[in-house]
Amino acid sequence: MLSERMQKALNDQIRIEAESSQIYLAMASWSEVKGLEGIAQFMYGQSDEERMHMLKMFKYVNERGGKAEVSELNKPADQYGSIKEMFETLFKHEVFVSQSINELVHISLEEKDYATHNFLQWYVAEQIEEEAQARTILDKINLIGDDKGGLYLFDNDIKQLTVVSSVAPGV
Ligand code: OFO
Repeated sequence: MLSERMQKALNDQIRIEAESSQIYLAMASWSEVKGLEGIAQFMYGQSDEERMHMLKMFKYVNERGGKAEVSELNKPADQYGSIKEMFETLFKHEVFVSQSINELVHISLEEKDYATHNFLQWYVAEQIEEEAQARTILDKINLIGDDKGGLYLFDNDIKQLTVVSSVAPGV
């Protein structure tokens, strides 16, 4: 059974995961309208992944005798000054999510909820992967700079990065 405090913290995280999905969906639209097909495909994939993160936690809360909440979501930014700015936003957002997961892990230990602690390890590993991926992409974008040909190749390359590796079992 989840404690009240643990349940609230998990529901807060469910909202953050849902908002992450919306943020990346807005990025997909911005890119698609600009003709950046590969980047749009990548962002649609990221958005789906975040929904899966949300659902995995949602089901866990109910499984443990809690009640998963569907919260109101903030409207994400839908304009970016540049591709670089958009990926910087993505990276900063992932760092924020990692901090939030760390806080959840901390609460699970304080609540002596070892089942939730164990459940959260998947998210800890996932965040390492997502931060590393965002950093790699930013490095590439910095290398490309204003080179249009480089950008064209990058838009093509990023299709390969559309992550399938982290699809959680049982969702
Ligand atoms: Fe849910 O991993 Fe990104 O935010």
